[in-house]
Amino acid sequence: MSNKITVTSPLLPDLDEFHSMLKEIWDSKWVTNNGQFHKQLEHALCEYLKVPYISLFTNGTLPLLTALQALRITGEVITTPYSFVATTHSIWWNGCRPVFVDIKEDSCGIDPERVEAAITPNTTAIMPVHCYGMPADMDRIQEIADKYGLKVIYDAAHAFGVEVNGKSVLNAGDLSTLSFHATKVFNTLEGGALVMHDEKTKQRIDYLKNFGFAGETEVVAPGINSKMDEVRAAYGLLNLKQVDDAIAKRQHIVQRYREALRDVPGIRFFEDTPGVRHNYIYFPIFISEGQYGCSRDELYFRMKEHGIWGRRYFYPLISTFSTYRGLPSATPSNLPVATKIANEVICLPIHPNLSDEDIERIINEIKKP
Ligand code: T4K
Repeated sequence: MSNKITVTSPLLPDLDEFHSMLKEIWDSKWVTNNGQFHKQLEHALCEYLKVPYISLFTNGTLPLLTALQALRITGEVITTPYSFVATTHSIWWNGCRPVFVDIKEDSCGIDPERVEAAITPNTTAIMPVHCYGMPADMDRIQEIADKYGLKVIYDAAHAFGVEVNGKSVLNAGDLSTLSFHATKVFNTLEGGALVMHDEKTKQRIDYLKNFGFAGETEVVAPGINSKMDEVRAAYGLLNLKQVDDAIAKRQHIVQRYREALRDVPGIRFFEDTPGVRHNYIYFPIFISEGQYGCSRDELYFRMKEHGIWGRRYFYPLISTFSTYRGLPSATPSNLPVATKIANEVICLPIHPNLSDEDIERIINEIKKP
C-alpha cells in the first residue's frame, strides 16, 4: 500500500531554534510555574488573537472544567452533542447535568432557536462550540443568555485565530477555551488556554489552575494543577511565528478540495463565510448516500483501505455514549440534525505538510466511480 495519509500532522518548530530555547531553560533552571516563556507566550497570544487576557493551561480540557468552576456553574448546562467528548465531560465532572440541544446544518453549531425551549429553572449556563472553527451564532446566543440570566462558556478549541469582521470570536460570551493539542492549527504538543475579559477573572483563573493558591500560604478555592511548563511555552512561541503560514497552506488545500469536489453529486461542504477569517482547521465533507452512490462508511473504509485516514469527527454523537444516553435530551428524536450529520461526515486530511500529490490522491479516491 502507498504511504498512509493521516487526517492531520503536527506543526513542528525548527529543532535548532527549539534547542537553543531549551538551553535557556536548562541554564535558568526555571522549568514551570509562570516562568519567562509562559509569560511571553501569554503576552504574544493576547496580541495575535486580539484578546485582552489569556491564561495558559496544560491541555484544552482543563480550561473547560476550570471555566465552569470559576463561574460557579451549577444545575443544568445547555450544550451540543456534536463535539469532541471533552465538552460534555467537563459539565459532568463539575457535577452539572448536560442538556443536549440540536445543531444547525449550515455551521454544525448549536441551534439558538432550540436553546430557549431547553431552558428550565435549573439552567445556569450555555456551552456552545465553534465547531470546525465555524463561528457559533454568538449574537443570538448572547441575547438568550441575557434574557434568562445565563452564563456563556464557548468551547473554542477549534477557533484559534478565527475572526468575524476583524474581531476575535474568543471575545464572545463570558469565557472561551482553546486547545493547543498536537492536532490543532496552533499546538504546544499538549496545551490550552482560557480567554477572559478582565484582570480580576484572569487572577481568579490563575489561582484555580495553581491549586487555588493566592500566595504562599493562602488557598482561596479548591483549585487544580493545570499550569503550562516552560518547555511547551517555548515550543508555542516558536510555533506562533509560523502559524499564519500554516493557515495559508491549509487554505490552499481547502481551495483545491472545493474546486475538485464542488460538482460531485451527494457531497456537501462549507464555503467561506463573508467577513470571517477562517483557520481551516478541518475540512468536513457530508455524504448524501442516495446521490453519491455509496454510504459515508463505505467511502470512509474504502479510503482507509487505500491509505487515506480521514476521521468521522463527530461520530458517534456524545449523546449516544453510555454516560449520557439515558438523559431525556439525548434521544435521537430531540437531535435530528446532529444525528443526520454525524452519519454523513468525514473530515478529510488537512495539514500544512500535505503534498499536492497526496491531495490529488485523496480527490481521486473520492471521485472514483
Ligand atoms: N473541545 C473540542 C471541541 C475538541 O475538539 C477537543 C479536542 C477538546 C475540547 C479537548 O482538547 P484537548 O484536551 O485534547 O487539548 C484528537 C485530539 O486528541 C483532540 O485534541 C481533539 N479535540 C480531537 C478532535 O481529536 P483523536 O483521538 O482523534 O486523536 P488521534 O490521536 O487519533 O490523532 C488524530 C491523527 O492526528 C492521527 O491519526 C495522526 C495525527 N497525529 C496525532 C498525534 C497525537 C500525529 O500525526 N501526531 C500526533 O502526535 O483526538
